[in-house]
Amino acid sequence: MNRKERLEKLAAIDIYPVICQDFSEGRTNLEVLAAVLAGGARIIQLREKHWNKKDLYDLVIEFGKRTRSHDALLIINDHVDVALAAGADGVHLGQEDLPIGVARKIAPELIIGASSHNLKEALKAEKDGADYVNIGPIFPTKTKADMVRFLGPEAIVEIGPHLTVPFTTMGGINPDNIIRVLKAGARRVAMITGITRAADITARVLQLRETISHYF
Ligand code: TZP
Ligand code: MG
Repeated sequence: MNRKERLEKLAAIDIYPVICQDFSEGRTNLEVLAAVLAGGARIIQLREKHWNKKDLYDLVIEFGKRTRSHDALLIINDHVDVALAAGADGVHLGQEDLPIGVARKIAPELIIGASSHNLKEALKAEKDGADYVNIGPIFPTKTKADMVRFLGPEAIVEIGPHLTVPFTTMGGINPDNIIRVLKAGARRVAMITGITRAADITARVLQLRETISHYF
């Protein structure tokens, strides 16, 4: 897939499950992947920050076979090299990862997503060439250990309208509070534990997508 096709698919995403083994209640990443794909997720992120690159590469190859057969996008957290080498669709970069412009140079056809925590970072990410910008953490979350400050849904109202590229929202979002995020203007909602800790992950994804569909 080229970048244009990938961006068309990106525009149509709703729920954005982010998968990491440590938060999956003993289920493997491939089991969680199968469950979110069965629920109809059109984009998945694999976020394994501490795996060695060989194991990560092998897993991305397996993820890619499954996301492609479901026509879903596969984004890799942090590692542009692994994303490129294993044929993923994109990479998600934080403020301390490779600069967006540098990643774009070596990966012209990949989707590049960027984390932002305020308007300034969001605008800079867009200017630097990000294809989507995440706004977060919206609510308190224990998933990201170094995140002490949360933004509240009002950050979506403040930042969202200034962006031309699609934005995602993340951080402490779950079935109980997703309405607040949608009411603030979000349409693309990323989650780790709101999905990976569910007893029935497929049912959870279906339920979240149904909720989001009322706001499209
Ligand atoms: N970036 C901002 S919040 C967050 C990351 C990686 C963690 C989100 O995890 P959860 O479990 O959906 O709160
Ligand atoms: Mg990162």
